[in-house]
Amino acid sequence: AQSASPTLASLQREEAQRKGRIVAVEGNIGCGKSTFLNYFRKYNNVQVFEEPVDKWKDVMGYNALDMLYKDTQRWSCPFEFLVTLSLMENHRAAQGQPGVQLLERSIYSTRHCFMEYLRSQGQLHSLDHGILTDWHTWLQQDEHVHVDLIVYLRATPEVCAHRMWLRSRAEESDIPLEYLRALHELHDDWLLHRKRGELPAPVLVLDANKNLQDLQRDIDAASQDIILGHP
Ligand code: DGT
Repeated sequence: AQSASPTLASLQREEAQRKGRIVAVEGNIGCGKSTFLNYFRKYNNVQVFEEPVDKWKDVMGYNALDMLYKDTQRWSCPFEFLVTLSLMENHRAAQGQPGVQLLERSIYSTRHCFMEYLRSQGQLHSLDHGILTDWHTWLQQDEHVHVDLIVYLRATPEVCAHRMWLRSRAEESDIPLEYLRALHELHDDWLLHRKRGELPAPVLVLDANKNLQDLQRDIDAASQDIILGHP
């Protein structure tokens, strides 16, 4: 008897396994990136690279995240360098691995959302912003920051604020809604309205306002895109 011929999907899966595929998960603070990443841990060909927030709470004995929120003007520049280094470590570790590599954020949102916000508020000096931007331009020429897909978990600032309140990270207790509103606009400008120049990869937008059960249906429907890519 003739063996069944491989389907297009199985061939794509094999190709993705062989070459590796890097997916960056982006979205506002509190939008549900960690929940999304956890959902994919069940797949044995998926590796998750989290943003090391806990590491930022103990940098040589200093809680850099807390210092950032307590005195943003003073600490925004070193904090952006710290985040950039952490995320570069994730980018580099993910490259060249077989299977699917899910990155929590990327150096692209550091640049286009956080650095931009801090500069617009006068909390990052234009010289600091300029030097950081030059670093980012240089880093982006590096083959290690390649991304195949960006998943944008899009939730309203109000929903993000509620989820932040539920998890209540001590350092974030004084974050105003205006900050989440501004970050939301910056993510939209970057990923939806494409105001920040060419995007590093195609964008898949998921409605992250939905409760987990409904979002899971959308994630399941999008899993082929996330894991295999667009045919
Ligand atoms: P999730 O799972 O969607 O709730 O995501 P979070 O809140 O665990 O992760 P994220 O990346 O949105 O933020 C973690 C904390 O670190 C939050 O207080 C914002 C801050 N943060 C992350 N990246 C940057 C950055 O590049 N610059 C600045 N200033 N803050 C950042």
